[in-house]
Amino acid sequence: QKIIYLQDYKPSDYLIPKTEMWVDFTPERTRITTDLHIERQVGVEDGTPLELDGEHLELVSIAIGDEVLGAGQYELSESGLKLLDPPQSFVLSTVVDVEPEKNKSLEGLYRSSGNWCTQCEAEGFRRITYFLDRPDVMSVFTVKMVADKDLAPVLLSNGNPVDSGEMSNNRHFAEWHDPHPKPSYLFAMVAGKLDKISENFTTKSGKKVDLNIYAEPGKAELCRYAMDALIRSMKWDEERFGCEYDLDVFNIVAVSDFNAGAMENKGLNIFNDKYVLADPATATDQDYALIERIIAHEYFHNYTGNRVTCRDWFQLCLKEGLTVFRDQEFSSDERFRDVERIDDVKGLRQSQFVEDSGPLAHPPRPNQYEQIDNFYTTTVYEKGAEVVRMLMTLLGKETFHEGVDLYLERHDGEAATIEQFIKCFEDVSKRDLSQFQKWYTQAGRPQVSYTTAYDAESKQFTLELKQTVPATPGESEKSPMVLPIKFGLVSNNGDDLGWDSVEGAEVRDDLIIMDKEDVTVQFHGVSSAPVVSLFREFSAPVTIQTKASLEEDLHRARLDGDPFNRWESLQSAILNIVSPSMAVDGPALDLDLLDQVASALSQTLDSQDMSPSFKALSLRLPNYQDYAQRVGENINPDHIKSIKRDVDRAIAERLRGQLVSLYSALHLPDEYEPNAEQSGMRSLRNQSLSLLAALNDKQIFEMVETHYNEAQNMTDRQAALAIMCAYAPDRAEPLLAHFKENFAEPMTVFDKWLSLNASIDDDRTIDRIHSLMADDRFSLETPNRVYALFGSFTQGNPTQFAREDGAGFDLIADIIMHIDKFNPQVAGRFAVAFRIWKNFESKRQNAARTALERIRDMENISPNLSEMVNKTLE
Ligand code: HT7
Ligand code: ZN
Repeated sequence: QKIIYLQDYKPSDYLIPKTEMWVDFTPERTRITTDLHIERQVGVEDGTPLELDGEHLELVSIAIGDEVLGAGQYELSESGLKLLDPPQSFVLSTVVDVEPEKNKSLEGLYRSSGNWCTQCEAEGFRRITYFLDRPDVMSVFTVKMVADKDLAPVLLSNGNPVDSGEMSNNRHFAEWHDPHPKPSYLFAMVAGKLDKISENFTTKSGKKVDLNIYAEPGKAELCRYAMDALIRSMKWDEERFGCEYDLDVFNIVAVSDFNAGAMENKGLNIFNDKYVLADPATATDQDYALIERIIAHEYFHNYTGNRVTCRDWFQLCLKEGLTVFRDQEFSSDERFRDVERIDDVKGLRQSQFVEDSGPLAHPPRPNQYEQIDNFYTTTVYEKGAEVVRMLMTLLGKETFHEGVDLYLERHDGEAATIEQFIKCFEDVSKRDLSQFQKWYTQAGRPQVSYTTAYDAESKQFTLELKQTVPATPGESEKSPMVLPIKFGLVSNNGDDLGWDSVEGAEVRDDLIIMDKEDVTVQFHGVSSAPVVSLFREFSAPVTIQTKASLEEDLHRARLDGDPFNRWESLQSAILNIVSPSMAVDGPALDLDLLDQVASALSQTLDSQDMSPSFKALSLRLPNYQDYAQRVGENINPDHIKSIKRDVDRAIAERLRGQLVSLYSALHLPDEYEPNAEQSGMRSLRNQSLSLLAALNDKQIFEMVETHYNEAQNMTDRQAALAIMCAYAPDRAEPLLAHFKENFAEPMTVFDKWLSLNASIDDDRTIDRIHSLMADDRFSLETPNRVYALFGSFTQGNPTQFAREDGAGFDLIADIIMHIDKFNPQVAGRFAVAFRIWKNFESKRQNAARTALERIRDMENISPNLSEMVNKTLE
């Protein structure tokens, strides 16, 4: 396969400042007529050919101006169209036919529930017409769409509506004009039968914007929460980042067939409907929070991504990392900041840390790829966001915002690079950020160790810090990173101690800036021996290798002024106690040590200062992945799972009374609201019940059944089912049947039912999955079904996915190979499930390797899947 290198980037020889399209939708095919106004760049030689991208297109005609082109003037191939000797400035007219009905890849133009829609990022526009399909070629688009009035009463594209009207033969048209030059990946069209809800928003400068959310017929009322989230996002972006919406309308369309979560097309966001549709009977608190976040994320792209886009796909995290950071900040401002931060870090550790430690490790700004679709990774998104967060920590909030303002102003309407982004922060802060930039270009995560010493006589506290960055595939030599370390010196009573002077590193208030491999920081005038609290708020994405003593962990868990480290220390206390027993031949678990953890946890649960959501998070004891990451290699999932059960049970035994009264005493208002306060309370009740279920006690299971039967919303109902599936599969079966019968009519709920079934860990799991696939409503062609069933299996059922007999790996390999034939993006994404294969003990490793090799050797494997599997096997 062809590898694309960052260093080979070259600006395009030709630009397309203006694009006009006429799109004629009929059930059999869609005919697309395009006029490209093309200019050769100054300095490019006469006779330089122009290579337009184009795939799966049937060329009907081609002309330059009035002259129809003949053979000899252009060459056609599977990947595009080459004009051999184009003039300096000209209009190229093409007519192509495409067949959306047959397009199951969900890239380009396709049909979802009969409606036409598009997905162009990253390289889908080339399936719609011939174009320079690269992000640094920006064009002003005008699109005229024509369709049958009954088949497609709604016709939408980017920008503002400029004209519409009736035509003969029951046909009608709509014309859209987007005044903002944009790359082709932001192009979108939707044509079909859709209902909508509408609101309007007045921007800070007084401009009125029409807001519409469209959904399949009958589903529009389920878009109310998404609309509310959109309005809050628009307001927040004005207040926090000064970004004001820049078109007359903003449309969102929810479709049921979509490879990813959503797409930020200019003025016409297209969403996977599971991130739009919600009501209390069908959506959980978590669904609501995700909807809020994804609506915000796509909206925020209007500036970070659309107004300033990426020069090339290597710069993907320029828009994605920054926009994830922005959506995280939005959620933190709208909900509980501490809890959001903990949740985000849990997510980062569970996905990005795993990616970083395995065969698919890469920097947030990679320098080579085969298929860009495979680089929409957690490293680009979530680690990219952490890097932006570190910039804010390093420079301070005010200077950081000056830097973002400068970036949005300096590069407005441009396609930018990471270097240009960093330069804006250098300019406003007058700081050299060249070493900081390594966060973008170096893969892997620093491992930090530390020692402390306190001299009572001299009142001197010494902190020695060391960082190493482990080798990652293709990168053996690593240099030290800049680490912004937020910290505190926690005294006996929990207050932070001060100091008179400090030397050895740059220390600003509660921030140490570590930019070398080793640093010794000396604090003078520290009045008593502190317990050091490092990386408060998780101020840098590192792993701390030093194992704190149980006393230190518990001190921080009880008293640290930073909620993140309070939470972290309790988790770390448990993992430290358990880790010697996690090796298969390790010593038996010393359950008595958990007494002290249980008492610290109990104190948190009793505390008046902590919110219910924070308490709920504390009750989520380390999960399978947390344990597996500690073990690192030679993993036997059954062993890990049994240790986890012992730990959960031991803590539940010690807290039984308190958990029962928490569950019973918490009363929620009658009316369901998906806000942070209420969802925190529900979460605390459900977590209490979940931990109690670890007792494996009939009485508790009866409580869970009652919880299910009395549930007034999907959050509680699903929580009860999840607990039963995890702890008592036999008792779960009748509940699951009841759930399917009574609640699973909407596909979003059917998907929950699939996921719950696939999470059950017993000998019948694989057979169960086969029978779920035979359900009339299941289809491998619909990504949401696939993610629900197999995502839950690979992520949420590690013991069955990694069965010793290899049946779990085989099942997933079969599914991937099947899907690859029509949807390589989804197949490539699913191959990620195998990235942990080398961490297993040898039997499971062999089974996984066999499954991977079977995929690698399949006939006609797609380039997407081939890249993923080969890298995973390397
Ligand atoms: N920027 C969007 C990415 C996306 C995507 C990428 C590859 C294949 C299909 C896709 N659909 C959407 C979404 C986002 O990050 O906001
Ligand atoms: Zn994004």
